[in-house]
Amino acid sequence: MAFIVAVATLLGASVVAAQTTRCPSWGVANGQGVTERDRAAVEPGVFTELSDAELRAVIAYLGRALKTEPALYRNFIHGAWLEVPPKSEVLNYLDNNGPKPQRRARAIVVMGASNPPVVQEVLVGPLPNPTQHSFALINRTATSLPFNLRPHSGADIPGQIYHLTSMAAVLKTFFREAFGAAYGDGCEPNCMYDNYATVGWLSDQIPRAVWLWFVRPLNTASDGNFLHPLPLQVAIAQNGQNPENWRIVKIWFWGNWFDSAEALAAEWANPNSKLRALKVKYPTGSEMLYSAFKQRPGPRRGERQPIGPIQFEPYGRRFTITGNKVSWLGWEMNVGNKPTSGPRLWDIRFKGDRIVYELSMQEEMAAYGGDDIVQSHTVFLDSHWGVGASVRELVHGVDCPLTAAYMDVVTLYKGMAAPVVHKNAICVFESDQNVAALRHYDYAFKYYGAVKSHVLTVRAVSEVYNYDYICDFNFYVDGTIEPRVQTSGYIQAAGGFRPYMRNKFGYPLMYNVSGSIHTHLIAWKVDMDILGTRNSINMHTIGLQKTTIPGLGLSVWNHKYDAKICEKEDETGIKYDANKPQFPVFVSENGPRNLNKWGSLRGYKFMPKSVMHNLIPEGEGWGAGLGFANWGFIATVRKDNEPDSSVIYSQADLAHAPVRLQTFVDGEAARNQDLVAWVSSGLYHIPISEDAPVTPTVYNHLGFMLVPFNYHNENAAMDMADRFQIDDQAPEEPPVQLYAYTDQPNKYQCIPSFDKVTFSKVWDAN
Ligand SMILES: [Cu+2]
Repeated sequence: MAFIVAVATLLGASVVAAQTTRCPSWGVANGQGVTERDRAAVEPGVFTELSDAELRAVIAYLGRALKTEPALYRNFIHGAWLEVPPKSEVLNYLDNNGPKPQRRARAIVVMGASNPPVVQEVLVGPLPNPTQHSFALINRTATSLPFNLRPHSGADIPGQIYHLTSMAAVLKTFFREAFGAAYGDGCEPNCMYDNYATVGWLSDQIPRAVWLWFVRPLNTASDGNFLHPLPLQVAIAQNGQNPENWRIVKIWFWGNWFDSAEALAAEWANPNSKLRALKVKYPTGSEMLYSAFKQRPGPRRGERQPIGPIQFEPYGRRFTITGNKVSWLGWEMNVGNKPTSGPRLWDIRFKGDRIVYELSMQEEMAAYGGDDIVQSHTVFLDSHWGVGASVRELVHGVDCPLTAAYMDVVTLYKGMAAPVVHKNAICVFESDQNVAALRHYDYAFKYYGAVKSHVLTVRAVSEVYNYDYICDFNFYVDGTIEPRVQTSGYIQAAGGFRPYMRNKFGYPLMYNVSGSIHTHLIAWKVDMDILGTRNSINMHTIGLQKTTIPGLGLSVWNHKYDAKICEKEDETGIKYDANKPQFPVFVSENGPRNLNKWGSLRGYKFMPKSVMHNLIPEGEGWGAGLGFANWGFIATVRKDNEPDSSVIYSQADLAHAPVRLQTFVDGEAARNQDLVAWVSSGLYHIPISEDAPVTPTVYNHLGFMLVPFNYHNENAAMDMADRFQIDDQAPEEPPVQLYAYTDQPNKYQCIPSFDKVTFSKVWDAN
């Protein structure tokens, strides 16, 4: 009865009886939006991600060509996605009726059968029936990387389990006495289990290691394993391809370090050991709920009215989706998703003009602090762990409003044998911002004017292990674009809380369990094309000057800005400094349409939203691999061999990262060039008890805005139909829509007809 609730909310229940007609509806495939099957029936555009059938063709082709087999000593495919053709070919096709570029896939192949084993990327084409492949550049010069930089995948897991099982055999008594649990075969009924945190380089002798932590036994009454860590962690050196040659190099138990399972077992066997005073206290009864979404004891707020206001579309949907192309009130964009770094949009146009060629998420970093192995030595690059491969089915009415339409996503990643179809993993919806975009009440001249603010959102939610990234691209009626990420999901908790940590690393959420201080940082690529590809950065630096009115004596500081075109890439970079506010504006210095009616350069301004600074020193140790975090904004000349500011392989060796944004910035002339902006936005997260069960989206926002800046002669929203003017001279105003909901129920009201979108309960396999 959702529609009754909606109508009642807007109108009051008394007029519900007057409703007779349903609101117009729009939809395909019975409201499920664009399914994988619908999409396969449409000729793919240059930006259309690979279909299930195309990915299967790539797997089959590479299976024959490279003799693939899922093992570390064989060649195997880690993942594959659409290789968007070179920009020059795409623009020639889109803008000049040139030939349609060949459709190809890029695949990550772990070449374990090579001598020495390496990691490579191959281009496979033409799709849908590939006949050839070639090894591709991974950065500007390399077509292969050392084996220790391989992405973590299912091929690593048997070796991990082998060593943990060997360790468990030695520590059986310790596990039983310290945790009341066992690990591996015969562990029932109190099985503890392991989670891997990350992989990394430790030394020349240990070029790759994986660190893991243990989780206490859970039963069905207690969801949320991430909040139940035991104070036990392990680092396993992963030297070479044969897991029998790997070894446990460090064990951490509640602040104590051991070089082997035998050393810990021997210490525990000593009846006078100080370790024996360390007692894990498990939650009991309703305390078990702390990591779950289950109902709490006690009254529920809003019990009698458990559903709040709901929006509906009285004239039906105002956006359309064709293939992967979304259109809405003058906006057009192509929606995609890369299994590594996540959602990506292409050829974003407003009122017919291309504004952005590529707007893509590049990296999702989380850098932790603590005094154990996992907290102290983890900087996650979540592209490695598959932000795009972890987009999940969205829940209609919760993740996206009841007016949303959905798109399926298909990914191949983490060494999966077959593509994964993520049903309804991207949603598209329009919403009322419940604030006027423009408004004024004029008491002196007796009028009111306003334009309502509506926004179109393209949303995907990525659940990367414990964390949830809600990735939005918002488009406003005035031409503004807003990429935004909100974070939720479980924090990475630390087992083995000690009181001093309250003042240093994180507060407890439960007995023995605390959160860990960390920095989130998201990096985006923005390939702006303002009135063509040749753009410059007009940097606006805000400052003050002393001004005196002649003859009046008083001297005051007043505001000014210095607008200056940046000559070189380096000048465009912004490292946030509250005492030197700067706003870069993309402009076109040449061309027939580059000035607005008032003679100003038409442009788009970059506006940061979450201003912070990555504290890990640039270029020092792991900082070398975090170049994407060095600037809040920097523009460089676009190059096909500088496609991304980060790469998944950096995870395994940040200090020797194969892609570093700082190397793109080399003093090159940046005026009248095809420019790309590399943007980062972050937040510091000190976990607290309110992070249980999960981190709230309420205040955890990251992002930026791209704002029209003298691009139009006046505000671009003034042509919207839901513009309102009320004054005494114009009785025909405002337009009927303003009162449609309340004044003439029979004529303008309708019963919302929301699509029935069901949740499949087909849980993703990985
Ligand atoms: Cu966080």
